[in-house]
Amino acid sequence: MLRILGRNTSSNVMKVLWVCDELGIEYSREDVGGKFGKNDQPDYLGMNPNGLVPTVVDDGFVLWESNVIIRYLACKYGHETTLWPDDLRARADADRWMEWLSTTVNPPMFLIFRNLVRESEETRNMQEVALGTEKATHLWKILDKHLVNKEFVSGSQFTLGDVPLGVHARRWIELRPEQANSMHNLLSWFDRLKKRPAYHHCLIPLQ
Ligand SMILES: N[C@@H](CCC(=O)N[C@@H](CS)C(=O)NCC(=O)O)C(=O)O
Repeated sequence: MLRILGRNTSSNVMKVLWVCDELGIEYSREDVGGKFGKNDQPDYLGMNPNGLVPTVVDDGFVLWESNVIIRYLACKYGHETTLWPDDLRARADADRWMEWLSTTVNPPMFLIFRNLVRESEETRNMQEVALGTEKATHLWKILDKHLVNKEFVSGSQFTLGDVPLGVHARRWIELRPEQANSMHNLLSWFDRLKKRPAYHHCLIPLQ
């Protein structure tokens, strides 16, 4: 059975749980990281020298980097699904949105999330929240415009491109509703994601 190491409050762990649920993969999950610790221990560092979560073990094969993990799972178990298209261009299109989220959207979203959810009122830095909000507004507007007349980020089919963006769009809509509420295409797309049972199984309340 697939072994997932990582707390389910982590956005990067949520991506993996969501994809496992979409694909009906049986797994066990162990709480590692955050308040649970263990990711600084030699046995964990032996598997993932970054000391970050998630790490997965698939029949003895150890893998880290959440985007790589979900591509691996979709390639191995998702042939009958639309998650990772066989067509090279369709696959690259989905992949682009995964990379855009990690390299471009994640940094400003992290400023918002860390300060509003993880910090206390005393330690919260609202200047960072304002900076993150300004940058993220510009980026989510790009996605909102892209989603005109599209059901999912790559067109009519749900792919891996929707998963990391979906995890972070939830944070955007819940934490910055004033900015998100005018992004109608983004909200309609997000409503479609919320109809998927896997979304509800894996995206626990923000904490
Ligand atoms: N690029 C890595 C980033 C992993 C990462 O930053 N994980 C965070 C949680 S989202 C982490 O391990 N933080 C330390 C902790 O949870 O103790 C991936 O996508 O897997």
